[in-house]
Amino acid sequence: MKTPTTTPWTGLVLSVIAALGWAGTLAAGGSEPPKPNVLFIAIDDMNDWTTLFDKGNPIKTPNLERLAARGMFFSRAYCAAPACNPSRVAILTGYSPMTTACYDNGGGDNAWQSNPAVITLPDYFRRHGYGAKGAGKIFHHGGSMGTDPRGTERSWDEFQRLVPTRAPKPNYNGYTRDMPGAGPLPSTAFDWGEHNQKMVDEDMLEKVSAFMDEKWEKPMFLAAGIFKPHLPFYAPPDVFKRYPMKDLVLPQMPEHDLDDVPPIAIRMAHREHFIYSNVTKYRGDEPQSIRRMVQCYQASADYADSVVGRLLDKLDASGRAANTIIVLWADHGYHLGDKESCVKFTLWEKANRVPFIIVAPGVTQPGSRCAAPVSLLDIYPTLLELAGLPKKPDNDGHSLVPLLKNPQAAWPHPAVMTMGLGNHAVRTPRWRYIRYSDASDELYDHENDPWEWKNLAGDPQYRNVIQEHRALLESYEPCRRRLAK
Ligand SMILES: [Ca+2]
Repeated sequence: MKTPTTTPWTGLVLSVIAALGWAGTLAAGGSEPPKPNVLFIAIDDMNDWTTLFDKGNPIKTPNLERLAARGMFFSRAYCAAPACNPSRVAILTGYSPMTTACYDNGGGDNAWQSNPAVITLPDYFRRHGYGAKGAGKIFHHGGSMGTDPRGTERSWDEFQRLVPTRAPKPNYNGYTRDMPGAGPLPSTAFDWGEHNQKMVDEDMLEKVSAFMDEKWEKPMFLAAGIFKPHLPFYAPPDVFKRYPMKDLVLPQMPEHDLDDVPPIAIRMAHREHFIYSNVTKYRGDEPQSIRRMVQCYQASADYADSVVGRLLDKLDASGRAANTIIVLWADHGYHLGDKESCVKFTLWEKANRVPFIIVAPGVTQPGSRCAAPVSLLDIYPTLLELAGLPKKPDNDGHSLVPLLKNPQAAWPHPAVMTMGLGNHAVRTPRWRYIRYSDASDELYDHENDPWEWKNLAGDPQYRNVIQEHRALLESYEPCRRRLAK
């Protein structure tokens, strides 16, 4: 602890802090700066087809751009796993799927059972003098670390769980519910359209706003989990005015796109395939059509963006923004008919590239952009360093602080994605290399093929590129440890 000092600054700093309502704790003597708060914003299933990534993209995300203008946008950020539960478990434990053995949406509780020493990210903050509160979808629901009581008790001082979907009344559409092959689905599991009731993200906003209105005795880790645009693709009617059917753009879907990929890749693409196979039977604007489904995804993602905007408005009104680190991420991307898929669960770019923004007062430059491939696994160690908490040496990710200070800084860590045991993708600035558990592989050149239509893995011209990327995967520490077990 530093020796108490009194300077003319001390009084001034204290009165500024009091005037702004900052909640950080001051060390004895008042010489330590207040600890920053953390606003941790999660979005569910939002891909990269937004104006955040490219002004020419169809999904309008002015609020993500507004947030990016305050700090750093990572234009090549990837989930650890393209499914809700393993992606979130990786972010919240700081461990890769190879470490937790949490690879998919089922069986998430295993992450606690097989890793009793897990300290979740919010809990780590709690153990170091923070409060931790939140609402909405942070952990995955349904058979996951989040619904296991340990997920709540061992993470939060207070957490508002919410039911993911409230059906619009009087009739939800249930377009896919009755589709051939859909099986017995919950009533609103696969649906899209205008939602004329209060959406559940409004409840999340109310709860998080109420937390912001409280007087905080300690610095706070505050989590806001947005449910949209995850299925059902709902949005309030007004949002649809920005997505008229006459202007609708679909992803390109070249025929035979999957002819050059291995069988495991096709199996991943065809998971929950009844959606793709049914919506593509309708090529017009029928409510069950792929065009309508894509429109509704766009509107739902736009709505999620507006929720982010309202969170930022509330943070600004609270007077805490100048001392709050903001991190925003989506758990994974999404296919919208491209690659014969209308879900995630693949190791291709669209299912893995996500919006990822960090605003760190005093560290990030406003409007900065970093193109280094990074992983959401890096969130845990990054937040610890930004908040001045002790490092957690067993984190599988790496602190992004060097990139936050200088987006051109050397970044030797590959971004690795995993879908199921032994299936991995690695992303470098130009290439995506995928290697499946049966040693089959794919290589894509993102300078020339952003939608990954041509698998180059069989082309001898790229032998060196493939060797280099295979070596990256083999040297990736969580993979090596998994193999050593
Ligand atoms: Ca998700």
